[in-house]
Amino acid sequence: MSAVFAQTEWTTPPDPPEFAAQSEPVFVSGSDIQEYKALPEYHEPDFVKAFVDAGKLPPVAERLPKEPLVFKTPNMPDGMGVYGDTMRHVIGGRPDGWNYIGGATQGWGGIDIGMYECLTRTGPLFQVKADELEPLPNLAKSWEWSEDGHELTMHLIEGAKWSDGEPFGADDVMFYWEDNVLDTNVAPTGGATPESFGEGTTLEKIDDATVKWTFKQAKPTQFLYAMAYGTFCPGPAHILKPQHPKYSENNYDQYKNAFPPEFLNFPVMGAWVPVEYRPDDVIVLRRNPYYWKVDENGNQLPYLNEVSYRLSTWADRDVQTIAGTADFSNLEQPENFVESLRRAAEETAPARLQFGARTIGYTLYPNLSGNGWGEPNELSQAVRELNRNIDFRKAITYAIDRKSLGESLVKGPFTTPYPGGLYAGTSFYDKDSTAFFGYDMEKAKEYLAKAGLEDTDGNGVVNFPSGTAGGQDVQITMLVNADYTTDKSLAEGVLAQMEALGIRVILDTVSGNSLAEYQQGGKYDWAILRNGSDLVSVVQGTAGLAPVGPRTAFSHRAGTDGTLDLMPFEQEMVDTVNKFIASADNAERADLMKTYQQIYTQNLYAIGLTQYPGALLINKRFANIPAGAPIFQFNWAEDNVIRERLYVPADKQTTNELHPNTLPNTPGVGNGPISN
Ligand code: BQZ
Repeated sequence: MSAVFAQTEWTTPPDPPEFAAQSEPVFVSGSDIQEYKALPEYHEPDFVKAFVDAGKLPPVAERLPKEPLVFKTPNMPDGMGVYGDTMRHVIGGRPDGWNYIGGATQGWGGIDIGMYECLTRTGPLFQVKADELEPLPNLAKSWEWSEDGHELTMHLIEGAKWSDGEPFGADDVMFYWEDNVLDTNVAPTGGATPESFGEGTTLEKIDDATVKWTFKQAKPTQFLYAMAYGTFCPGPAHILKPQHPKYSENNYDQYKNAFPPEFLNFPVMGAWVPVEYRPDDVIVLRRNPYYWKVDENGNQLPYLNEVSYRLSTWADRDVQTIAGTADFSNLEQPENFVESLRRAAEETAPARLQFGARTIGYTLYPNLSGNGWGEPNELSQAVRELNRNIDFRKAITYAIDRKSLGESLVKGPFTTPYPGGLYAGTSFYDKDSTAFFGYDMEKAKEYLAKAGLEDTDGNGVVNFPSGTAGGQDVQITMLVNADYTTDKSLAEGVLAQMEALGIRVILDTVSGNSLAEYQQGGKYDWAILRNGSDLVSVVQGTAGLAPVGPRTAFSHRAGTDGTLDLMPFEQEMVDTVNKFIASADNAERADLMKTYQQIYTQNLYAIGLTQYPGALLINKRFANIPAGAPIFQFNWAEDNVIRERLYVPADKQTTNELHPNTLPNTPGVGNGPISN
């Protein structure tokens, strides 16, 4: 790969303005956080004990697995907690069902994270020492590699139950793998594809509590991250399998939508179970009486009896948390930064605000498929060809004034120009490997001409050459998430800057649940996206870093013939990412990511816009919030803070529970919670 500085086209990125994270994690070993062991005795909230005494529930010891997961007290910032109270969330999403592995979404904002547990866990890894970084055990409580490293035997928690009392085991894991991941008619919500776990990988059941992976690569520890949230969180086979097209008359859409939001008490392995849903109003979840985690005194978790989700907007989440009518927010939209900081600084402020590192970033993704992904019409196909032309991508990037885009969101030391690729300030980032094309409209117009585009009809918008799309104006449809002010502000900014260049951009502003279909279906020429964890952590969502499979990368998926028409630099990115996945050598992995960054940013695989920090907003009555918890790194804060061990000291508890002293009922449409 050519040296970075021989040329004059790019420089290294400008250094981000000083912005110290407001609290640093206390770095520990993974084994300092939790372990699995049987305890001499177990306890539960008094109101749950009353259900047992009334014969409506088996004793707590029978509801727990042989060896529950035990959270270690020294890692709990405020020690062991007490039962009671609720956490009130506000979200901008809307649920379309509970069948997460079948492709339904629950509205985001931590609903799925609180309901579905996965084989491993990575959210809390922000506090784990870098040289000891490895996913935490979760539903898989331990594992061992074969001598040659091609086989990984995983031991599941034994004797655990779903929230309806049915046994959890290898059959749930195998149903997810065989009939949801390997069955490409299903698009699991977490985005898992067979390639997420390596080409040719197999998984088999050994016994009810043991499964065995077989990999082509030797000891690909990387895949342990893909076994965490969102890509390996098995669903309740006992209730889902009968609805799957392989075992019923249903088609795949009927399977995805087999459990609408009105179907309550859907069985989960998570800490809370949905017991009430009022459209466009609220979702309420009550504690799972079979939850398989405890503290060192054997108190069954969670400490919080309830979590609720007000169905509103993402911006309202910040406003309500700052006002104290909600309890939790990821302050991720810069438009709300200044007001939130001002209010949170007041003595009487109900919520505390804690900024983290710059892990929120936005990118403009040109759709790079030239062979039919998203069934483009003639104009869109012509735009795809342009997107695949480096001169055109250079014209676009030179015309983007990232500094003014950032400042249009919020003034001050928050945003920094983001060239694309891995984020400044993250562990695999290397400044000298990062090409930055600074704003230069003159150069932009030069490259536009070099791409063969001229304004032949003099209306201020360049035209395709005659013979291409009828020589019409270059008009680009840009997909934008309607649920976030930030996404829309950035889109408006890009539209104006492209107009100055002579490119007409049409915004296609789409809301949450249908947005995913447009994104995954390739139904866009360009898309503005808030990036996932892959570009922050590299180890989480690694398969998304390049089109290593037909459905892994965001902006280039297989065309109508099922193949990927990769450009040479994309093939180099794929090879580099696959080498990274197969390597267990830290120095080699760091070098591979330098190469990845060079290829990505020099070839403008996608066009970065802005990067900024987010802040955790939490009501001050909650205890056990880990220091330095980022709103986003390996996962969102709803996972990072380990909500199942958050608690409210007795003297601060409120009467905000919507269904006090109730537990989940039997699964079914309209079945509200039950009281004793
Ligand atoms: C956090 C997160 C928890 C999804 C979602 C939402 C979906 C995307 C993304 C974030 C929301 C909140 O993000 O913005 O702060 O609570 O839920 O899951 O944007 O539309 O598909 O990837 O995580």
